Amino acid sequence: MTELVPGFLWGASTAPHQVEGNNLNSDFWAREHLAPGLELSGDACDSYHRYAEDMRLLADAGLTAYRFGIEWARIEPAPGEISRAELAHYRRMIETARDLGLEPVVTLHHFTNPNWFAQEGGWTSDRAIERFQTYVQAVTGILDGVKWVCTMNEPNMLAVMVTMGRQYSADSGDAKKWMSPTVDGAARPVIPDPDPEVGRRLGEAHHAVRDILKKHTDAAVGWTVACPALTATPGNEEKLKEVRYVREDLYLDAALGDDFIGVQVYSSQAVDENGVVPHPLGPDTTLTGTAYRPDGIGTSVRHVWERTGGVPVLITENGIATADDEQRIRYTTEALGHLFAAIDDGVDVRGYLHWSALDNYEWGHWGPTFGLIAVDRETFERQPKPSLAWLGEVARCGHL
Ligand code: IFM
Repeated sequence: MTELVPGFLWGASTAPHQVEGNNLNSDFWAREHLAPGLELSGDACDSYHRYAEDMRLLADAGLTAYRFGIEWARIEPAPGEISRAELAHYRRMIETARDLGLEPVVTLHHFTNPNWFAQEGGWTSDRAIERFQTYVQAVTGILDGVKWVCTMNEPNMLAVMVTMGRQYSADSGDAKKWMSPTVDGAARPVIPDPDPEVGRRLGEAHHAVRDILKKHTDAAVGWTVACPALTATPGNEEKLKEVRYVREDLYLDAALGDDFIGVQVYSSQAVDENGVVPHPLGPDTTLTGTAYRPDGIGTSVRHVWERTGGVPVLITENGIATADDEQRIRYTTEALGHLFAAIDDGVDVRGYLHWSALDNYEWGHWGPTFGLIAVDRETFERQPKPSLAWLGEVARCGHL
């Protein structure tokens, strides 16, 4: 039987914009209201008010960790103007999680920016890093006792979004063309390459706030990377290296010196002489158009472990967009099998956090449901799915 590290985290993840609701000051909120192709996040799952109920469901099921985010647009609604009430709100979330026996894993940036930051030029403005530092410095005051902090979620996807932002800006007159970065066209043809210049800037931002967090908190600090689990078709190993550098390795290299690396993996894709091969369509294709590939997690953790030279891994997201909860259990069973095999082979994995706790707002769409808990969007009533009880049972036993 696979031996897990003592205190292995078993949990689920969410992100503020996707569950809280009414993230009025953020750039994604503004974008949703400009682009007719995007559905609105609106009240989302109203987790801003119902977080205690969400956490209790996870804890009662047997999980031991909850990854959630702090929303910069709420903490700093205008440059330099820090909301004490919002800091207190997120402190209450941290304390509620701990009171319920859930280890809080706190993300400081999950795709969304304050709208003023975006208007100032966003991540490519000269002031970007200084701005991010001011926000993170303010947040350090509420992180007492927090053991896990993720500075930034999926900087490689964020870099794709920065590129889309340039392309579809209000200035270019194309703001209406914005599509969901994770759904529309993400699978076929393929998500575009992130701009490496933007990626390097995000790496600098990560290092700048890592220093602040290490100085003012006791938390383990890392960032979380979208891991595409790329594999080469015969004869295309060199092409794989080239493509993987731009999409993944640049971000893994920036994790050097971190306490952990968050691995986020859903599927797997081949690389041929032309680059990334679009996901093939099949009966198991997920609601985001990606292939059913629970083995991707094994490919990813092994690659991350090798590339970073042994930075401890925390699975901060893994899951499937499906309306069929049996398929979710099947996928997760297989994924955990691949993860356990990697642990057996010596990869240091500190926990598994499923994406997602709730059916939530998938960046422009409500259709793709990733949740262990369904949410009625009229009444906000939570309906735990069988997969929640199942994962809680795996957590209690520590094996499949
Ligand atoms: O919903 C997203 C999340 O915000 C970041 N990682 C991938 C998830 C599924 O697409």
